[in-house]
Amino acid sequence: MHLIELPSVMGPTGVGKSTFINTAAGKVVTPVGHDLQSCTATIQHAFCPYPGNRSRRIVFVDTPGFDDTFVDDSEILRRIAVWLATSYGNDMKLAGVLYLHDISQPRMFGTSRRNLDMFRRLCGEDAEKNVILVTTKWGDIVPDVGRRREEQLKSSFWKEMVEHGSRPARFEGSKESAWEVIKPILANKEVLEAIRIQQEMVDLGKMIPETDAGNTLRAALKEVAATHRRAVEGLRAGVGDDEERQRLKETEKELRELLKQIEDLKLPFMKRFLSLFTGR
Ligand SMILES: Nc1nc2c(ncn2[C@@H]2O[C@H](COP(=O)(O)OP(=O)(O)OP(=O)(O)O)[C@@H](O)[C@H]2O)c(=O)[nH]1
Ligand SMILES: [Mg+2]
Repeated sequence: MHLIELPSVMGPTGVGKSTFINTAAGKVVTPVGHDLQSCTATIQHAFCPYPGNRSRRIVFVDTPGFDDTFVDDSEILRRIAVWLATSYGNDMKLAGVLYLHDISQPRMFGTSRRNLDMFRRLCGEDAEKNVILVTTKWGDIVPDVGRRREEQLKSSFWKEMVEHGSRPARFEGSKESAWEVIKPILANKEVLEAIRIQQEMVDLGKMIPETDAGNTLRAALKEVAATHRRAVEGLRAGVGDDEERQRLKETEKELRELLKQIEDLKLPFMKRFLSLFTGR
């Protein structure tokens, strides 16, 4: 039996994860988005022949990114966590993880930072040696500008990861470039044992709210909810015109959704109660 190699592709929405996988596969195996809305909402996996070696089976795992609306973040985390835990529980090991970053973006916006933070929480420090930090959309910028940004990333946001063994790579749009990017992962003799969220959920029996990623997301959602609450209070205090009333309604709706997500990320009462006795 051949080992199935599972490189998992992660990163913010719209960064080009599905495009990368389709390019590597040489055909459309996972849908690509054409507007600002996130496209890959569920985890997709795509079988792909290994160029020049029919005996190797590779399955790319396409994951949804966390976006800047926070609307479905707890659901996205749940889908990623459940998929990773189930595959690990079924003895499918990840070959490595690709984290994609759009180099045409002038700055690390909130979404990029948050995605990177969530990614690191999901992955854990020990697995960072099996991470490839892939920059995309090089065709959209002047190469010199891209190179400068890449250096900045390596000396700031990616610094620790690079120190832990993560490897930066450029995806330049072609099939050859895609395979060049994943080569180090496929050259690894040993597959990645497990990333942090898999260990937490499968080996330690934790629930999503107890994981590092779950805790981080809950904290981020709480901060956004606090900002929304202040905005709602401000809007309620003013004698609003129609436009303001509309904005109030929308902000209240968003706040309700955020609070629901925070609730979803709380540990059920019984589990909290039992943990007082078991220490877990
Ligand atoms: N110019 C340029 N556009 C790209 C590149 N890669 C992807 N795109 C475009 O960026 C948009 C988003 O690409 P996707 O591959 O759907 O991105 P994704 O990361 O899978 O997005 P989600 O599924 O929403 O998380 C599409 O319109 C792509 O055509 C690239 O290298 N250069
Ligand atoms: Mg996608």
